[in-house]
Amino acid sequence: MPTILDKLKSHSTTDFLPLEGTDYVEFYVGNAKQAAYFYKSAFGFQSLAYAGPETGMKDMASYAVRQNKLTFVFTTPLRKGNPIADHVYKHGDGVKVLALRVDDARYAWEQTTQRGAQSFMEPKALTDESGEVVMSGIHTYGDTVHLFIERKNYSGAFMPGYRKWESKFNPPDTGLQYVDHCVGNVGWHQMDRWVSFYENVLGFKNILSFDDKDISTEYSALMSKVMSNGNGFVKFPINEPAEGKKKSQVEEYLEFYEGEGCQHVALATNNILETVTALQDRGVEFLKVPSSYYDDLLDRVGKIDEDVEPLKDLGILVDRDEEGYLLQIFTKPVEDRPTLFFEIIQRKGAKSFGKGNFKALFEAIEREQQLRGNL
Ligand code: TYF
Ligand code: FE
Repeated sequence: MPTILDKLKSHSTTDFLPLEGTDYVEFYVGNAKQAAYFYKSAFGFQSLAYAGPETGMKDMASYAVRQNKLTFVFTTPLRKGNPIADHVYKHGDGVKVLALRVDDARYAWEQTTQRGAQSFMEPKALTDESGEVVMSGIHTYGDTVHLFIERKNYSGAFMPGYRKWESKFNPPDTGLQYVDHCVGNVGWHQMDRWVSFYENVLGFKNILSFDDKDISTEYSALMSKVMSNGNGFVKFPINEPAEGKKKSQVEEYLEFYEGEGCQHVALATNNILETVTALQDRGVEFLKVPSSYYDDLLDRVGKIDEDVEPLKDLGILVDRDEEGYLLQIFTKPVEDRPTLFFEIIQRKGAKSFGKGNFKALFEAIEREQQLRGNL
């Protein structure tokens, strides 16, 4: 059986669209000023850049925040009757843009649209005194889009159109480093359509699959396929609901998001114990698994560097694969609709996604669904 690493190695030679990683994640929200404050205070992001009426944007305001290699942008409409307002009205707060860093945004757009992508933004060059950013974009599932960002000739804080945002409120970071993966929830029987999209349009490969037998015996039914680009820097698992004994968590998402969209963004840390301690101290709420999860933990995953007690106190989950192990934990949804949540993940060699935790995790999600009356 080839390991995930073997699959990535054989894949990278045929990659027609080299991606340098996630450039930023942009959220359309009801109140960007307060969202930015929340991600600064609770998640430890720093102020980076601002765009709005003061910088020549008449109908919207955007706040960019950064933590290590992670950049989030919060954008809000200033009046009704524009696509941002419509997006927020329909979906609530959610991910609009998964922006990918490329060497050549015109080439990325030409390649992907020729291969069948629907254009969201034709290539355009934005310039200011710090240089040039070229961007282009294509549609993906639901109302979500990918932007291709070329910034090799740019030295400004974030992007032309933004001004540097200096703030007196600078809470310390929480050790979050970069986007590990972003998961999309798609409609009934739509997973393979989106798998083909990522294969054909972006040159991704399916590196892992979870079917309903893996994950739908007693708990929330879903199927999932993990898509990766050639160098493994960009990974997009795609979930679809499956028929089960209870309503799928993916179905609950689709109902409340009013369609397909980004379900979770996984944020990498080099020290999950410190990161999750800091996040919990600042009010970020996590899903809890029963303490019995930890009774046979070391029998399941073997020797790990961490003590079990602090993992148990924080509710951190552990799983092992052929290449190593990983530690992960999931927040509760970060808005009132049961839609987007975050995963905090530390990889110690493992390239997989925590299949050994699915049962405990999905049962924890189900308990929350039950409390919401959606099960
Ligand atoms: O990204 C993943 O595949 C893991 C597991 O609703 C997962 O984080 C999959 C589906 C889901 C929650 C977590
Ligand atoms: Fe995940």
